[in-house]
Amino acid sequence: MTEMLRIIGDGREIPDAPVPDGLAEKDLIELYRWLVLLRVFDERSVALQRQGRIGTYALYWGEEGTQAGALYACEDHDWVFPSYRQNSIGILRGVPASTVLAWWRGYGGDLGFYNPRDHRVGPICVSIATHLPHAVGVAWAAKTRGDRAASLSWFGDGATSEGDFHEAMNFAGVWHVPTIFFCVNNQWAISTPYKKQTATDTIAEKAAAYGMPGMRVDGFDPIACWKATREALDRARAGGGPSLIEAYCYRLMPHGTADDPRLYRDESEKDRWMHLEPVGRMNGFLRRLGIMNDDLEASIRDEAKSEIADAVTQMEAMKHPGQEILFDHTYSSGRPWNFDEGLEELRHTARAPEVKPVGPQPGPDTGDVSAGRTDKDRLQEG
Ligand SMILES: Cc1ncc(C[n+]2csc(CCOP(=O)(O)OP(=O)(O)O)c2C)c(N)n1
Ligand SMILES: [Mg+2]
Repeated sequence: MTEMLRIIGDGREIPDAPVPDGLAEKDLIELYRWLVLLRVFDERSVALQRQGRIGTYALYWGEEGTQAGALYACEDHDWVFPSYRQNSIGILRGVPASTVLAWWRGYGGDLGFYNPRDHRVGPICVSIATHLPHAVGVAWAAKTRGDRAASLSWFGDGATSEGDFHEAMNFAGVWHVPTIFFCVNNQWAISTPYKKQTATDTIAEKAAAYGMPGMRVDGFDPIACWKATREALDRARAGGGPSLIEAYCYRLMPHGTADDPRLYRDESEKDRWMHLEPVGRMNGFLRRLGIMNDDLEASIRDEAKSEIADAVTQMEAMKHPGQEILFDHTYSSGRPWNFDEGLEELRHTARAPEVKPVGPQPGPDTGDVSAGRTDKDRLQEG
């Protein structure tokens, strides 16, 4: 089995390894800052969803290291392609957090979400693995132009069962494309466990079939994620082609806010993994190195909280862009005639959906609560 790279110990039996070359003290603090910003965004988003202020939300609590660690290894001109699980990765590249929150609210934002070219961050991809060929294509184009940029795509263990994964891996292998396939193996694809997803012991070993190196890292260790990604990027830029990285971890939370994992897995399994979660673990590592203390920890958290609080205010001040936005940003050269027709039809037919109340429905506001009749009452009345 491919060996698993780990730098940060577990604070119990597994010892720390030395800080890898290329990460100075300021980098370690900055990486921690990124982890905390992602964590605060995620926790705040779950609360907003519970309050009905955004729609469904795919939380990533525990997977921050796979995101921040890998991104920190990239150069600014490298393209990254997130799935829904890395939905807020763009905020580490200058995408306003309010724009990402607005996306979860179902709003396009004032400009119709962000332009991927501005930040070299692909659109948040909900359809499993369809962004992998895009990531390969962008890196192949860069290589063809003689540009230094590489690309990186994040996806899950479940995505490795999709045709797009195999097509993207194969193309990248054949054409030595400078791209990194970063698989977050959290061992669950909604209710499908790893054992039912694939017959290989690891995801990393799949790389051999496409003629590229496969690496396996502790996905709860942000520094191991950084190191593997940096090595893969160095290799890619030197003409060595693509790599597959498997970040092995565990999905500590439900698949999303509409999911209840108690229905399909033993939730006590989480207890074996919880102490490895990356924010606390990185904090412990920095303290053992003597570069983290309570004051610094509090100021980083407060700063992140205030940034996300501002983003919530901005998001809630945005106007609903209207249904007509459906026809924007599809073609760069304006709207074709059939889009004009469709838009006209929408203007004539669309109206706000009628909201039908459910449950007890009081009559005119007389203050007489007994006037309320439930569906059950109505059924009984025939
Ligand atoms: C093409 C496609 N098929 C099915 C789905 C429904 N779906 C949403 S998430 C998911 C599971 C993905 O699991 P995994 O790749 O392990 O990623 P994780 O959610 O664990 O991050 C599925 C099947 C989808 N979004 N797109
Ligand atoms: Mg998964």
